Amino acid sequence: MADIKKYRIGNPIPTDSVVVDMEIMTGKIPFLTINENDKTLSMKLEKTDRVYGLGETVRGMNKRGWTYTSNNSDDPVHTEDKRSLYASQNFILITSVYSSCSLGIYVDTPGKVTFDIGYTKLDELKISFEDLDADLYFIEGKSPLETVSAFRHMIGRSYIPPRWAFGFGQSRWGYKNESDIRRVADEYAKADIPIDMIYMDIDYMERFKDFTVDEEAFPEFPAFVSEMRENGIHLIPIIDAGVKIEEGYDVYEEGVKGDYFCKKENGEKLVAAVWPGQVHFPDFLKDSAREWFGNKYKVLMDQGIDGFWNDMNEPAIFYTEDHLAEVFEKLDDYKGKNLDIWSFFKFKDLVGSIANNDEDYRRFYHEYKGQKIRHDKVHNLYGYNMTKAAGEAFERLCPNKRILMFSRSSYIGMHRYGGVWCGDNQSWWSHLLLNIQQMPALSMCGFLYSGADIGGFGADTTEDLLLRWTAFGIFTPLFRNHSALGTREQEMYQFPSCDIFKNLVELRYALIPYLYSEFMKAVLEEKMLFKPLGFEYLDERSAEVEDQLLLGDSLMLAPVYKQNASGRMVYLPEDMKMVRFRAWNDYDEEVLTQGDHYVKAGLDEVLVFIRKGKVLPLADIERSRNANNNSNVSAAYSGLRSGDVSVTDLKYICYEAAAEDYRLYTDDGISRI
Ligand code: MIG
Repeated sequence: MADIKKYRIGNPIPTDSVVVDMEIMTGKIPFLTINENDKTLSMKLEKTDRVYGLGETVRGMNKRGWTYTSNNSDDPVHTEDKRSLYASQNFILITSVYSSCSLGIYVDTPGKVTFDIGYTKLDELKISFEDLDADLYFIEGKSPLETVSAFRHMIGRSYIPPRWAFGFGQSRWGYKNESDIRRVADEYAKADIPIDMIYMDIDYMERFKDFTVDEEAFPEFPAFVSEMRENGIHLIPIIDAGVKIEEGYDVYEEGVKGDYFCKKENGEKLVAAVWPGQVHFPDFLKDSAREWFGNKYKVLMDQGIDGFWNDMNEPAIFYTEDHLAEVFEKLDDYKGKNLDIWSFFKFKDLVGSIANNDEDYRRFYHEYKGQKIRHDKVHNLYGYNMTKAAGEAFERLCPNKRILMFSRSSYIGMHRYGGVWCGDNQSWWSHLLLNIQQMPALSMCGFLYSGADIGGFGADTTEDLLLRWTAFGIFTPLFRNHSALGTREQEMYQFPSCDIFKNLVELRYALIPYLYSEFMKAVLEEKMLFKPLGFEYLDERSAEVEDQLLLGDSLMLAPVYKQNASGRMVYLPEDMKMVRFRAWNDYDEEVLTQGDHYVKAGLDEVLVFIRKGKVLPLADIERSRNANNNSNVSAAYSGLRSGDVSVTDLKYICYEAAAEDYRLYTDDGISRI
């Protein structure tokens, strides 16, 4: 059993991320040296130490060699020079093949915190704070997995979605009305590609107003929702953080009346602007506001909706009324002048820094646990508490049924209420690799129901990128193709390789018994779902593999993430059985020995490596399709749905093991547990 110690420095604002009561140790903090003057904690890193964690961030699995700042940001360009993305998951794990201890450090503080992991000095970890207030948890385990399990136990059980959320979902920013959505359903039906979800981005709303549905675009929304449900498709609407300021709009009026919106120092409500135009931000940190906002999801649930995604909850700010006024005033200084180059740059910065401006995050306050707290001090808790509002409401409103929920912004603790998607990635090959590298880090922090926009959100995708990305995406719990307005349309049916996509998605459905079992075991037994190789194989060579990963108990994955590659190098830490799938029922098996191999993988193939003594169960798609177990999909849409996937009569691919060695987890997939 890992040993956990809790220390407190300063007077931290609670985050409710840890659910286990722990005594606060007194005396000198172990491992780290405190420097009160520059508000830092530091520690020496041995040459062979590897540092994992931080959840959804840029760069590789081993985080050494860069500086990461937890400061939830709406930044759609996830290049390796960035320091902050949408999430703050302040858990790191320091481990080495030469030490018998894997040290986990959880820095629980709701404000900005920076992890300099061998950036300033190659052999130093330095954690710096704006305010030196934090709860620090030190978790010493004998292996990385032991440490992570102890951490996961401390932060409570991960969110469990309905089983249908393991199906495939199609999304795109720009589906505007019933016929756009029907077309997606029709095209997937025509292509005979399984699908369980179609996502509704902001355009379904009436002028981007939360909990409204545009009546012209969806004249009979409940009937449309049930038509789709009868065809086995769940519609999943987006919810944004900001509430449009508009007389007569009930959500706005209730928010004003109930005093649920964030206010400035002088007591006036903050006026910011996001998609709806001017908005107020609900104070999700305030209990009454959280309860109120959570109850609003019922408006859509009453119309048949059973899943949501929460967006813009860093919160993203296009501008605030106050900052914009300041900018306009300052612009006068530049007007009519002959700008020299330095004043031109100043002018450019002035205008270019209007969105997500740091100053704006210091302009408003929360009522949190009975205290008035400036937003920047608790910035990283905002999206967490929006999703908590939803999660708590679902439990109240719908005590017997699971509801799908995932969020863009997050903090540890939010993993109990929903999953995450990795925000606005780009249709870049490097972002397929990033997706691969983020999955284990998310697993460490309890975000098990997660995934990235497959094919890439921003920029134009290519057919081969989408194929390769889908070939990896079939393994992530959240399996969603999503793209931005104005980019190349990337639904699978847009491409000549439609048949390959069909094979890939069918393979995903055949994998559901395995994926769901491993997911549920990871939740209930506080284990990682995705692991770096070095967490299971404690040798240096395995530890340095950054582009392969373990999925559950049986599998290693080695996705192809380079364009024009007909295969790739794979390192096998032990002998494994390679299965080369062309379809769920068309594959070859080959045992490969420990060591390096060049393996071929065509655009129509998926490689899976079964570990020694392990088993991969596979559903029989043909039989599932014929049995049509529990779906009442009408003839027009006779596609396969996750609910059809039979968990009896499985096929088992074994490597030095027998079918009975596999521990299948099953439940009804919908009741809360
Ligand atoms: O400012 O709702 O990350 O998935 O399509 C962009 C439109 C707002 C950002 C989300 C993205 C979504 C988009 N949203």
